[in-house]
Amino acid sequence: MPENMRRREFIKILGAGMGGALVGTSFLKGFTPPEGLNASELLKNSTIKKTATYCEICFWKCAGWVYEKDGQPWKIVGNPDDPSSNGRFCPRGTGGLGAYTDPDRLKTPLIRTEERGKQVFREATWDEAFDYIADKMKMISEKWGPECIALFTHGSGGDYFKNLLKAYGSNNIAAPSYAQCRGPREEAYVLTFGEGVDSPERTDLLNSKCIVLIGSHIGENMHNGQVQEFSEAVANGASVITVDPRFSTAASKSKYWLPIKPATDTALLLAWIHVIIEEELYDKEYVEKYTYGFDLLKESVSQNTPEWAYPITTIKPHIIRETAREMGKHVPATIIHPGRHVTWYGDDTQRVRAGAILNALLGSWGRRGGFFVPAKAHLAKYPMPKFPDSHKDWRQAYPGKYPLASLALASGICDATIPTPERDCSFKGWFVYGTNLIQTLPQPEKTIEAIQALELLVVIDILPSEITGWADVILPECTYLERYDDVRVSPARIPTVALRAPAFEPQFNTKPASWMAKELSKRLGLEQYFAWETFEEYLDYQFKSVGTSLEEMKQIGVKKLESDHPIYFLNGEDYEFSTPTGKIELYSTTLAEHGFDPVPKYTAHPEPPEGFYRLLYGRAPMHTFGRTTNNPLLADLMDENEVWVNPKVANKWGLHHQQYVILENQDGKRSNKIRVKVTERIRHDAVYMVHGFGHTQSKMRRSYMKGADDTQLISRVDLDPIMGGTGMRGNFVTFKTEAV
Ligand SMILES: Nc1nc2c(c(=O)[nH]1)N[C@H]1C(S)=C(S)[C@@H](COP(=O)(O)OP(=O)(O)OC[C@H]3O[C@@H](n4cnc5c(=O)[nH]c(N)nc54)[C@H](O)[C@@H]3O)O[C@H]1N2
Ligand SMILES: Nc1nc2c(c(=O)[nH]1)N[C@H]1C(S)=C(S)[C@@H](COP(=O)(O)OP(=O)(O)OC[C@H]3O[C@@H](n4cnc5c(=O)[nH]c(N)nc54)[C@H](O)[C@@H]3O)O[C@H]1N2
Ligand code: SF4
Ligand SMILES: [Mo]
Repeated sequence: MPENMRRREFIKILGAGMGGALVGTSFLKGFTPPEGLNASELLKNSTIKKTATYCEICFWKCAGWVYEKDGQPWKIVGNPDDPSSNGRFCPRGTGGLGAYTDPDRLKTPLIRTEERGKQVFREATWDEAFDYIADKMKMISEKWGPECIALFTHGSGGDYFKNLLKAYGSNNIAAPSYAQCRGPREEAYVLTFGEGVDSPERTDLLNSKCIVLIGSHIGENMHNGQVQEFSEAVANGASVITVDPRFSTAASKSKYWLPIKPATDTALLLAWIHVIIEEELYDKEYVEKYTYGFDLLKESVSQNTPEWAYPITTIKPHIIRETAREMGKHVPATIIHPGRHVTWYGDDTQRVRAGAILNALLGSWGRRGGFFVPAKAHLAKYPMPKFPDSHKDWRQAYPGKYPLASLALASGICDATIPTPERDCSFKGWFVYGTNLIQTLPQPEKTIEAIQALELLVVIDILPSEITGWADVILPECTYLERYDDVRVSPARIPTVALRAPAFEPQFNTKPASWMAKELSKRLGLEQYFAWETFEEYLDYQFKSVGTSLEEMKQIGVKKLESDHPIYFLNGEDYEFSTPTGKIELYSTTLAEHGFDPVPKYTAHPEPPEGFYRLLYGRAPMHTFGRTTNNPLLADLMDENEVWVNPKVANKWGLHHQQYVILENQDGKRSNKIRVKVTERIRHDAVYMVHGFGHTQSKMRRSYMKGADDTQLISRVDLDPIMGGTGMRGNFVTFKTEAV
């Protein structure tokens, strides 16, 4: 496929997702030469500086170059040597300069002076802020133990605080990107294949001939390399089967769109497994050689016919058969995409496992067009002492529950912070790095109740997001454009290392998280865990261990390394999977041992009551959650969200396109006002909105009260008994028009 053709398809998918908004760098008014001007003329007398970075606007971490012209920030572009970006940034990454120029940024450390939540702070020096924190940490440690301090984290700089906390004696480190995002997926794949899917995903979309998307809304979910590969597969004629109650951008590129009744995907997946077994569409040799429990699986799905699934899913039996045959036709280059945000209905590990089982039957794990075997650079760790043993962890608050959670649950730590007579170690201190817990954890009242019980809340952020309003101490981080961070070692087909170096001096009185953690370590007697003199020396040490140096990385940004293994299984290769049987477990011995269904079964979920609609949510291509909705460049592209309503429903309620409504859920929780988008693209039993809007923090002036926040309507949570994920799509809303 010629490069320009691929690029056109990529832009088409971008464009479809963005409702025709401009893409590329041209929307960066003020940073790009205006249309019609000869760029080389314009630059003749300019000084240009370029600095290597990797993007922090989302967690795909694309590597790129930041340009400065005549001492002014100019543009950010992708690094062509980077397999995550292939030289192109997505609209959000291109708009990353807006994070730097945002006038609402945090500017100096702040210490709270009135009761928590009132948002009255005084400006403080860094020394004052660190002394305050260190004193409180010591007090908590003496009274309750160091384990009563937890860290919530999302993003590069969280790693330094992880080290600090582990050195202090607490392993209670949680990320909402586990129990509110991809936790069930990782556990389902570990149970089935002995390994997780990881990020960036090990999906070989580039070479797929048939791609099945269960919800995954690629194109709106704008993970760069993935969208590029999807575009290329589409351009190469791959069949796409999209299962989504909404006609997504991906659905518009699909051979089949299955507008499934929400919450019934497991039934469809089981029916597909049934057909694939019944019609012998599976990869027999692969199943024979690598899998365990085929007969048990076959027996378990014997009743799950397409006719059984039809009334549950509303997908007609002949469509279920036809799509199953389409998958079978392309074996093993068929992939059931594992999804990413999979915490939907509480039985998520089982649903994702049903997809994993299909992948196993189709022979796609370890095969071209399925899942490749990723490689990762192995850097030497900068020397530091062993961490002390940590004696208590979050699990003690949940005896016997969520046995297969391999990471701490953010929601679990939050709940365990609310004091109850039964718990001896409620958490007393939180560090919150780069995660806006008020908008990110469901049931925001609970989050606030937990916060009110804390002795110490430290928030490290770049913006005055909602969570900072509750902090005792706010530590203002400089943006990723103003700092070094750890070496990027993303898993991929070929291992790479990438550098993030500061393109600009930190503005105001902001600092990198690496510096903050090191300074705090000195006050806690833990400086041996941050033994580097300068961050440059720390990076150089690691780069040298893989045959490069900081000096070279500044010139090239990304370095490709040699891989030590092929990316697909070799023909007939013996392979030992890291499962108890050493095989791909169609029947999970681990789930059986813990008393869970060893083969997924369909469980029905509550339906919306009369006059209510299931609340679905997702992404917009120009925003990352709520972290970019205040970004001046990206807010220009989309400054509020809309609620998608089917015309039949709009008719019933007398709603017209673009009118404002308030949504109220089954528990009487209300949203901010939100515009109605009347569209056939959503089913009649659900509504849809993009997450990340409806900020309630007035200090984020551009995004304050613009659109609505789905989180405020997520008061019901369906917990995954296997690993504690919080299913968030069991909430139903109705319209309130009189209150707008
Ligand atoms: N209702 C609802 N809840 C959800 C989701 C949903 O769709 N709907 N999605 C879930 C998913 S999939 C995920 S992964 C999580 C993600 O949710 P979070 O973990 O909260 O991640 P973000 O929203 O990206 O975090 C945003 C915070 O990071 C700050 N920030 C940005 N850059 C930096 C930086 O360089 N340094 C520091 N210190 N801070 C920075 C921002 O200002 C903001 O306060 O949310 C989950 N929760
Ligand atoms: N632009 C942009 N891209 C992002 C992000 C971002 O913030 N902005 N965040 C990144 C992160 S951390 C994550 S986790 C991913 C999330 O992106 P995905 O993993 O793709 O998220 P999903 O929850 O699958 O996506 C929502 C889709 O599921 C559909 N859906 C809702 N309910 C059901 C159902 O019951 N069944 C089915 N089959 N479909 C349903 C919705 O209509 C919607 O199209 O996106 C990543 N990419
Ligand atoms: S996908 Fe976009 S926002 Fe995410 S890291 Fe890459 S360029 Fe940045
Ligand atoms: Mo996520």
